[in-house]
Amino acid sequence: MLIKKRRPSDVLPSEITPESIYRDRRRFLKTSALAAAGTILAPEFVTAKPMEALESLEGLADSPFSTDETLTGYEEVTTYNNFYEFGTGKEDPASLAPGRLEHRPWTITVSGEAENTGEFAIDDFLSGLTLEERIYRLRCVEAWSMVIPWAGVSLASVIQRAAPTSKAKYVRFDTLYDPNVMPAQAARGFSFLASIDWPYREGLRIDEAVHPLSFLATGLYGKEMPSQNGAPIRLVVPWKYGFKSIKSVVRIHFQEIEPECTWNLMQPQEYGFYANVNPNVDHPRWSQARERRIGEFFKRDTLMFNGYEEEVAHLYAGMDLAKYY
Ligand SMILES: Nc1nc2c(c(=O)[nH]1)N[C@H]1C(S)=C(S)[C@@H](COP(=O)(O)O)O[C@H]1N2
Ligand SMILES: [Mo]
Repeated sequence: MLIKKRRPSDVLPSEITPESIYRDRRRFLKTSALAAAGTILAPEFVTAKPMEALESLEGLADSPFSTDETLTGYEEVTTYNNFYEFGTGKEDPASLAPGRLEHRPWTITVSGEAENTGEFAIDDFLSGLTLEERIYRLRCVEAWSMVIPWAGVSLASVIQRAAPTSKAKYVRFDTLYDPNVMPAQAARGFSFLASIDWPYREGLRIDEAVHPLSFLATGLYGKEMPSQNGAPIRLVVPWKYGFKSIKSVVRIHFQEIEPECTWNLMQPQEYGFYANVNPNVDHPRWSQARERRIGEFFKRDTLMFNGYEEEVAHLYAGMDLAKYY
C-alpha cells in the first residue's frame, strides 16, 4: 500500500480541491495503471485544515449502496460539525479537535455477550477487513443534511469477528472519555455541557447493526478521518438521524437489554432509541418533513428512512413508528 505522508506545511491553499475534482481523481486512480506506480501523476490534494496531515486511503472498493447525488464539499463536511465533546458550536470541533485528538495509538475494547472479547489496537482490529467507499446521505435531527463519501468497513464484518452470543440482542458504542482531550467533558457547574453524562453512548438493535448499510468509517473523501468528524473510527448509520452515528468509538459492547443512549437519556420525549429518519413524525419543537441540504438554498423533502426505505423498512415491520421514534 502506498501511503504518502505530508507535513502540514506542505499544504498550499491551491490544493484545496472541490468535490468534482475528487471524483475525477477517484476515476483517474481506478483507470490509470500508472497511478499504481506512485503519486507522481495523480493530482494531489490535501485537507482544507492545514493543522492536520491526513493520509490517503488507497484501494477503496466501491459499494452498490453509494448514492450518486452531489457530494457536500470537503470544506463543509469538515467545518460544520456536531461533536459536543469539543463544544456546541458548529465550528468548535474543527477548531479544537485537530491536534488534540490523537489518532494513534487507539484501542477498541470489545466486551459483553461475545466470544471474541478483548482490547484491540485499531490497526489489528481493522486488519483483513475490506476497506470500502460508501457515499451516504447524512440527515441530522436538526433538519440539515449532507452527502459524504465515507471510507471504512462494514459493521457486520466487525460483528461477525466478535462472534456475539445468542444473548446479544443489542450493541452499544462508547466514545472516548478523556477530559484532557475533550474540553466539554471537563465542563463543570450548571452549563448544558456539564449536564451530559459522558462518555457519549449510542446503540443499535443487533439486526440493525448487522444490516449491510451499517458502517464503521475510518475516513472520508479518500483520506483518513479528520479529528472533527470522529477520528479515528466512527459509526455511520445512514437511515437514522445523525446523532446515532457516534464518533471516536473506543468500546463495542454486546448486551441483552436496550442500551442507554446519550440523547435518549437527556431528552427522551425528543430523541428516541430508534431515531429513524421519518418525515411524518415531527420533533416536538420542529417539523421533520423537510431539510436543508448544506450548500443548497431551497429546502428539500425529507425521505422516509432518509431514502433507504427499500433496504431497511423490513426491520421495523409491525412497529408503530410514532411510538418507536
Ligand atoms: N461522540 C459524539 N458523536 C457524535 C456527536 C457528538 O456530539 N459526540 N454528534 C452526532 C450528531 S448530532 C451528528 S449530526 C453527527 C455529525 O457528524 P459529522 O460532524 O461528521 O457530520 O455526529 C454524531 N456523532
Ligand atoms: Mo445531529
